[in-house]
Amino acid sequence: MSRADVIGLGKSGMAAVKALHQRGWEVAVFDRAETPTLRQAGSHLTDLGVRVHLGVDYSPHATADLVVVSPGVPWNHPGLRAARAQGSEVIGEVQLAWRWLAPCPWIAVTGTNGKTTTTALIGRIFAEAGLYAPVCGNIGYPVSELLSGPPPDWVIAELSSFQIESAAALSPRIAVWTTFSPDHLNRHGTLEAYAEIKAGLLRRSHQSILNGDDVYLHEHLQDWPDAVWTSLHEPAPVCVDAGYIVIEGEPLIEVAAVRLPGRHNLQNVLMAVAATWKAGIAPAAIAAGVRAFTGVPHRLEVVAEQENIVFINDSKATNYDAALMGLEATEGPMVLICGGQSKQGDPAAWLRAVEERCSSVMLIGEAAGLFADWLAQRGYTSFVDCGDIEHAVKSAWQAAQKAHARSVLFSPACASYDQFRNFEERGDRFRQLVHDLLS
Ligand code: UMA
Repeated sequence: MSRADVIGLGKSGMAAVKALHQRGWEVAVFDRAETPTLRQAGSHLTDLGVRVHLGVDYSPHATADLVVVSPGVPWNHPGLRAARAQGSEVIGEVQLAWRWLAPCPWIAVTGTNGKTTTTALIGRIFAEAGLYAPVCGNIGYPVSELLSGPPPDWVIAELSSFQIESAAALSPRIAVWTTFSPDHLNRHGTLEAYAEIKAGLLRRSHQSILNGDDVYLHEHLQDWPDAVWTSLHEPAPVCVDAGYIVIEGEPLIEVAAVRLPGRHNLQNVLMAVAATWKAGIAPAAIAAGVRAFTGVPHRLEVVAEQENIVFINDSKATNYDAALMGLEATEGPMVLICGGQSKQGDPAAWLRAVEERCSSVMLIGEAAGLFADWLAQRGYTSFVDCGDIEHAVKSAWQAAQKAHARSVLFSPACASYDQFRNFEERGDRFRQLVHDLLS
């Protein structure tokens, strides 16, 4: 019997363990943490005959044929280096899925921002065309989960740089690169290394789609002569012209039919149109999918409206660029709630937009002091350090009423890990607090 070690018992690790166990592998799973949730997940696996090691940072005890790594585990983890040295094959969870799902065509969507919305819209369009094409990957549903169900017609995967780095064999039918700006530099070291990971996925794909409105990608268009590119401003294969989304000169649908706010979302729509067009989906189904799509949770999600003030959950904005897009797409004047675990990157454009568009700012989490200093240096003083989201929601509501603001926007520009398990838990908490406040 073949032996596999799986590292990390989050969503990806759990899906990988299930897939391997179902295929007759002898599986051991390791997680450096030991929490009640992990213990519960572990005891279920122990009953199935899986060996579970919690509170253990991975180092190979015996030689495993295969080591499967969750995306959050650094690819240069010492335990992985030791496993490679012992001759084990080391792969990420997405590549495990690729082993069995390679016969299906894949659309892989990567990029710093815009991945989730683009992926979800592609999925919506495939559903409109009557195909079984589940959306998976970084969007929150591990690709390996598909190994427990019927084979899909297409796999529509949102892939982070963590997932691509550990899936060197993955060669999608279509790869989409949405945007590029500094993110995850703690893990990848340099901007060049981060870009190279994403470029590698596109090189291995049969058809690339690029967002020509992204500054970095626009500068690099000549590197991708066979790519289909999209633009809101220039005559591209998929572009906007005279109020219509146009594919190679043929009008598809009027821009006014798009139900998502902001120009960045229109860019996401163009990329989804390009990807589904190249996948051979009929224009009528593409247009129907675009018309029906209202967005994804935690991404400029309208959660409530009272006294003419709209509460918007943009918890997925975990970096300055994403948060800038949130600010640009939201109707002002607004009260902004931001903060959390600060990220590297250039905050200048985001700070400028905060200053211009926000009547006041409620700060939360570890980054509150840093953001307060940055704002004060610019002469902006309408901020309050609220500590946590509970206080921030209450204060934001009072400030919005006083200032006759149009919106309360929760767009953190930070990771969530200082106070939450992930951005979903953070956004769910915001939504709940708003509903409690207004009920
Ligand atoms: N762990 C170890 N050793 C380590 C590191 C982590 O044992 O060295 C353990 C942790 O204790 C934890 C487990 O690994 O119990 C978590 O694994 P994980 O961080 O890979 O999380 P998953 O639950 O498997 O979720 C992952 C993605 N998480 C990350 O990339 C950090 C999810 O993306 C993705 O939705 C999910 O797989 C399904 O594909 C989230 C994310 O934050 C949304 N992504 C980043 C982003 O969007 O910026 C890249």
